Amino acid sequence: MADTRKEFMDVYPVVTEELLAHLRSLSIPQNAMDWFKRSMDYNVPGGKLNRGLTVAATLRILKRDTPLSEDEIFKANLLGWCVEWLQAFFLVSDDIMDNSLTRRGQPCWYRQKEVGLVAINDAFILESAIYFFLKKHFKKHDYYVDLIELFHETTYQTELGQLLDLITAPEDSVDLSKFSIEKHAFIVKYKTAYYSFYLPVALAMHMAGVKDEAAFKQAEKILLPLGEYFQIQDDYLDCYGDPETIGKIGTDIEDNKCSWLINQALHKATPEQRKTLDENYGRREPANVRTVKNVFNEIGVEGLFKTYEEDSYSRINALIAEVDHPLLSQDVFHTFMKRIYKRTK
Ligand code: GPP
Ligand code: MG
Ligand code: MG
Ligand code: MG
Repeated sequence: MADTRKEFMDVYPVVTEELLAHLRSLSIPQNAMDWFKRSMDYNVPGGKLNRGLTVAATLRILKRDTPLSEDEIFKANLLGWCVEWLQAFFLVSDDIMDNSLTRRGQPCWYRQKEVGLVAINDAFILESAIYFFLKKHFKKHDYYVDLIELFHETTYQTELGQLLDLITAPEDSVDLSKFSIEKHAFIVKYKTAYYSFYLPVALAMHMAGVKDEAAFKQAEKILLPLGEYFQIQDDYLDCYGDPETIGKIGTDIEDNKCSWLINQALHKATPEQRKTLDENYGRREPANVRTVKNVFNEIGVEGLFKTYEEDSYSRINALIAEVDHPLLSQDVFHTFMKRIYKRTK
């Protein structure tokens, strides 16, 4: 395992150098080169890298009968880095939209004094890098267009999820009756599950030469529920996680987010508790946030999450047990589940 992580990490300097060499060929002024490199190093490699590591890990499982060549390992890891670049593009943007303070244990990029809203353009550049890498390394492969389409579609899906996430949480008008568990389900499937779970596996499937649409559909049937479970954990950790461990300070209550926790609380609240939530949710003052958290505690939202977690574990394992496509393997999904079950970060 340590070796595969090292293998993955070793690809980062190689591919960033490719981008920088391209910039040099354009004779871009040195200060722009320096900015570009700083933005990448600040935003791309510092996360858990689970999504990135998944591509090569999945390819290994899918091609279990033949050892991967060095070129295949490099390319799978490069696709993994493309997912990390995509994630960096999303997170830099999301932190501006969510008014967040910290990410991965450091101030959000846009919070850096000299950065500010230049971060929006930096996010666009992070996205463009994906297509630079794909063209450079995959143009000659028969699945090149599939990769491009997959990245474009996944980006679109994530933006649709982000859209609903944002408009369900207007800053200036708190209206908890706009929330529902159905809206929440749409938000998390689109804003998280496609890019975090389906994308890395589908990339590996393309590299493994899978063409049968039914295999992709079967993978999606497991990966979207896994992604929903993962984002519900994220909602839980936003309120109950340790900021030191998760590397970010939660803002969902302040941001009036349609999170899993508030939906559960609304479902169970007495009229009095409902009134307290109406008066305190979506406000920036620490006292309001404390009051909301007290109502969550009265209702026992943490316990509801623990029950949900156990139920999801059994429900998704049952789905995995049904995977029978000859080009897939249940191990792909068990590996994912092992990594996220009861996660604290
Ligand atoms: C995570 O939501 C969702 C994203 C990072 C997708 C953003 C999509 C864009 C098109 C910008 P979140 O706000 O709950 O994540 P976190 O808790 O990490 O801030
Ligand atoms: Mg967000
Ligand atoms: Mg956010
Ligand atoms: Mg969150």
